[in-house]
Amino acid sequence: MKGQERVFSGVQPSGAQVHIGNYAGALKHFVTLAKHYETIFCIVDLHALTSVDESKELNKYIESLAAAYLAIGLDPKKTIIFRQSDVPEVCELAWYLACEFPLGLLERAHKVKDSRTKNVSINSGVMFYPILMAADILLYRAHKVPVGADQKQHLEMARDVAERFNFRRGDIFPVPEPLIDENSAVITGLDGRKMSKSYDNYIGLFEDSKSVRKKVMRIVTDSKGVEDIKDPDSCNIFQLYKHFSSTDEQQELRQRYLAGGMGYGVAKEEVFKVIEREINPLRQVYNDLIKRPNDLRDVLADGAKRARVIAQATIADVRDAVGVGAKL
Ligand code: AQP
Repeated sequence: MKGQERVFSGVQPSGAQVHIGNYAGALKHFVTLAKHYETIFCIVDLHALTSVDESKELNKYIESLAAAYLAIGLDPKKTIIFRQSDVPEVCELAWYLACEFPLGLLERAHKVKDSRTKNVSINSGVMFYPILMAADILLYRAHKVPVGADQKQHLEMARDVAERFNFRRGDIFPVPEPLIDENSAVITGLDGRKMSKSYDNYIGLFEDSKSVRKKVMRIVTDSKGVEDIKDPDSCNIFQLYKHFSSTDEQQELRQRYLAGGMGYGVAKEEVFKVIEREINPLRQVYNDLIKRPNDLRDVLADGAKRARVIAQATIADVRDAVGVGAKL
């Protein structure tokens, strides 16, 4: 273990299943981190309420995400895996943090801008999203937070609010460091925009192999012909390939891009092969787990119990620091 450093991250149960963007940008790194740090991974159902309306759907999405955490190889005996709403202290902390946080910063948050481009009506929860995210991280006094490149700005906000709070109220929180794979950009979806559960542009992590292939073949590219030399570095197909292949494999495909004579269809077949090689074994585990909702619920209940012990200790310190809840 790297000292007693703690890693925390969360994923929203905001779709029927996580997608390969969530996996390559975040989830896959969770497994490596669990070997070296104390790890806590959360299913952030309160965040998902900003976009999911149906309670039955939300419950299904939560089960699917719990199964995904286990299928990728997280061991619930070592890693705390839990549902955010099972530890209500997070809402209390979010309020204290909100009282430290300038409104102007929230208006510039990427989630708000993102929602505006999605052309959906924005509820106040969307604006409050970075505060709740900061509360998650700080409640567990996390030192490191692995996220995809799209979450960089929210992480900076969490650092900012931790520093403000510590400065005014005493040294309560470690200032969390982002763990972002700087070599990998945000993964784009079938239509070239960010791959996202709320756009219909994603490849589900555990979709069956036929459907994954069909979707990979649909990914939009530029209009270069077969004979044209192509630029791997600006190509979304090649970016995707990088997440699922070895350096040698990447070099080989890079040469084929630069030599000309290879159409995007061939590059897509290569992408499909490497995705399938990595995901197929996980898909089988997932398909088995999803049939056992009671086992999934047991894992989450046990995780919540362990998470709450940490949360209650933090919240007691925070109440003291801000001056609420003391015996009068
Ligand atoms: N396209 C992406 N490329 C790289 N990383 C990504 N992540 C999400 N999309 C990409 C990373 O996955 C983790 C979990 O994300 P999340 O579900 O908590 O929130 P999100 O970023 O808002 O994901 P979606 O799919 O776009 O959800 P919706 O549509 O509900 O808003 C995060 O670490 C994120 O960086």
